[in-house]
Amino acid sequence: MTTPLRRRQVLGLGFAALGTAVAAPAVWNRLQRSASSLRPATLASRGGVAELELLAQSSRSTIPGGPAELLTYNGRSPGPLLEVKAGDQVRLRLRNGLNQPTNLHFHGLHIPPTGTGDNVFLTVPPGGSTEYAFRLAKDHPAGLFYVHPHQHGLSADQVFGGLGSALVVRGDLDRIPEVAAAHESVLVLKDYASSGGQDAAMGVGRMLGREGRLLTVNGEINPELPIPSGGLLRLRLLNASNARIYRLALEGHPLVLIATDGGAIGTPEPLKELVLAPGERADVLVQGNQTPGSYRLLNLPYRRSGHMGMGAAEERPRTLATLRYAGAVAPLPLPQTLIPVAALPAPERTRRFVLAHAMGMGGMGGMNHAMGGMGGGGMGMGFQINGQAFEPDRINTRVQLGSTEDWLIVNDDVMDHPFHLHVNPFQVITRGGRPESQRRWKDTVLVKAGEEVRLRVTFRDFPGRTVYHCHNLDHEDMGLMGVLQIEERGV
Ligand SMILES: [Cu+2]
Repeated sequence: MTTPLRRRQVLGLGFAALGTAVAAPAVWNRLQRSASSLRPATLASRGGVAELELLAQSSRSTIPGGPAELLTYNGRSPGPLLEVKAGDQVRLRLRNGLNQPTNLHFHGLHIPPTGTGDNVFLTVPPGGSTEYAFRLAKDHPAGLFYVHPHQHGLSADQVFGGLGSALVVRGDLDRIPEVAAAHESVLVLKDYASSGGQDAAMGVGRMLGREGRLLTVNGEINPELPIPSGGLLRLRLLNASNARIYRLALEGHPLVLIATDGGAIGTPEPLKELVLAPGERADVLVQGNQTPGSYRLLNLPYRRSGHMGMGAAEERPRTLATLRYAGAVAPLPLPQTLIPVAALPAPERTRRFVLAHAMGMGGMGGMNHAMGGMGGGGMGMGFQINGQAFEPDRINTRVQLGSTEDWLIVNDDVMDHPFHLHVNPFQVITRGGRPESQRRWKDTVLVKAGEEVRLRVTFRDFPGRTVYHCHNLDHEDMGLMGVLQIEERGV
C-alpha cells in the first residue's frame, strides 16, 4: 500500500554530485552536473519492463559528521530503491563515472550467472557503461534483494565508500492480505566512516573488515518511523554495510519475522533480537499495540570475533531509528501463516569448506592485488577457503546442474564470516550440529568463529560460472572467495 510513510522512508539523503576529488573522465562531466538535480529515489518497472540506469560516481556528502565525499548511484548513498515484479524483463544500464573499474552483483536473485545476467566476471572500466539484461521468472520469490559492486579487490572500498541499492521483487508474499495491509518501509542499514578518519582503512581495520562510526538508515541518522496505534508496520531490513554485523532490537515490541534473504518463511516468528550480517535481509512486522509513545530501534553490542581483544564490541546500544506512535486505526491482525518452504531433496554429496586466514608472503596467489592498498610494510595477511585464496581463473568447485548438495561451512578462524552463495538460495540444515527451528530461504549465513554450518542447495536452472565468498567484503577482497562451475549433466 502506497503511503506517505513508505515514500518518506525510502527517500534517503540526497547528494549534490560535484565530482571533485575523484576526477572522472570528461565524458561524464555533463552527467555529473545534471545529477545535481536529484534523480528519483525509487526506480520501478512498468508494464513488465524495467528500464533502469545507475550512474556510479563520487559525490559530495551531506551526512553530518560523515566523509566529505561518498560513492553514489545517481547521486545517492544508498542508491535509489529499485522495484520490479516477478516475470519482469530487467534492463539495467550501469555507467561508470568513477576513476576505477566497477560492476554489479544482483545479490540473491535467481538469474543466470552468465552473459548479461548476474555475471560478476564482467568489468566496466572508468568512463564505460554496460547493460545488464535478464528476465525474472514468473515464480521468482518476492523479496528484498541487493545490488552492489563486485569488482574483486575493490568491492569493499566501493561498498564502504557508499555504493549499493536495495532491490524489491514484488510477488507472492506481497499478496498475503495481512502483509498487504501493513505500511511498508525499506530500511537500508549502512555505516560510514566519520570525517575524523579514526575508522579509516588501514591495517587491522581492514583485516577485521572496516566499520564506520556513523550508523545510518537510508542515509539518515535516527529517522522517525511513524506507526498508528493498532497499525502494522512492515520493516524490510537490508544490511548494506561493508563488515558491520547488526544486532537489532525494538524497545517494547517483538520483531515478527515473515521473510529472510530469499523470501517468505512458513510461519511468522516473533524475535526479541535479530542478528543481520552484511548481505543478509529480513522482513519483520511490528504491531502498534503498546502504549503510544516513542521506542528506539537499537543496534545492540556485537563482538565479531571469538578472539580476545579483536573486534571488540561497541559497549553501548546505538539508536538506529525511532518508532513513533501517531494517530490510530482499527487493529490490524498478524498473518497466521505465510508461504511454506519445501524441503530440498536428499543431498547427492557433501562438501566441506574450511574458512581461515593466512599470514606470510608465500603461497597466497590472488591476494597480491588486494594487499596493495594495505600498507602493511611487508607482512602479508589474507584469507583462504580450503587452503586456497581466490584466483579468478581457477575453478574451485564443480557441481552438476539439477543436483542437490550439502555444504559444510567450517569457520576455522578467530573472526566471524558471513558466507554467501550467488544464484541459488540454500537452506541451513544445522548450526553447530543443531537443526534449525524452521526452514528458511537464505543466500547469506553468518558462520561465527569456530562454528560449523551445514547448508543444502539445489543448483537449479542456470549453468555457468559463479562464486561463493565471505560477505565481509574486506575479507572477500583479501581472498575469501571461490569459483563455482555449475555444469550441465553429461558435459
Ligand atoms: Cu569473512
